[in-house]
Amino acid sequence: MAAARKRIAVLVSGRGSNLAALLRQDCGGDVVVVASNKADAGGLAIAREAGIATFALDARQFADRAAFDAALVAALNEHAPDLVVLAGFMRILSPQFTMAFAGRLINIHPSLLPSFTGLDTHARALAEGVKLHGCTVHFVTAELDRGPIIAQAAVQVEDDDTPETLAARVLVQEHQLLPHAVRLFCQGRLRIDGARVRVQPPAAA
Ligand code: NHR
Ligand code: GAR
Repeated sequence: MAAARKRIAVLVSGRGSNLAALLRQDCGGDVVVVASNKADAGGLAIAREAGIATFALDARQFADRAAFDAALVAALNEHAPDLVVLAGFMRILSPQFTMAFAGRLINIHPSLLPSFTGLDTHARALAEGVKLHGCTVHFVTAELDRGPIIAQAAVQVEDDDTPETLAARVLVQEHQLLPHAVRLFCQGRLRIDGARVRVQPPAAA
């Protein structure tokens, strides 16, 4: 009997183009809930349009980061996700959160990690004069942007690039890379081996 499709929760803070890419392509699982720390996040509207459950938690209504994260874990678990995907989610998550979803929490980051962890990656890449830039999908751990790398995609940096033109070229790659990484997870092909992720061959047809 075929295995049940994986249940995917997606966390967004902004426009949600990576969420839209996940919904547009067969990512191997079903997005069952989209959540945000911003009630006006475009990603929530995309989810509602697609008939997907949504919720938003306002950090200002919680005493501290730990309380926000505990509420977020509880609200997500009501949807029994097999995988939680950060897709433009802009809040650093506490160890309590990353431990709650250890091994099934991934993020799409707009740089070739470990270069340019954190924010404002495209301007920083230009400032450093790198010739290759890109995006990374990695498992999320307590250490910010340093979890085991699942997949990466690179773009050439052009002499006339601005942060905006570079971001736009990287985003095209993100929209292919994230669904690819989610498919590998849903197919059970990812094995975390220390700091590395080994991708198993596809199951025999
Ligand atoms: N949490 C953990 N523990 N580990 C990671 O690897 C995480 C994470 C939460 C989010 C996404 C990451 C990115 O891809 C991500 C990875 C937000 C910040 C940040 O500084 C940094 C990295 C990322 C997301 N956030 C500020 C904060 O104080 C707020 C910034 C803002 O609101 O604009 O949370 O880039
Ligand atoms: C994407 O470029 C993603 O890599 C980046 O924000 C954008 C979200 O776009 N993520 C981060 O910076 C996370 N800290 P989207 O909302 O259209 O998917």
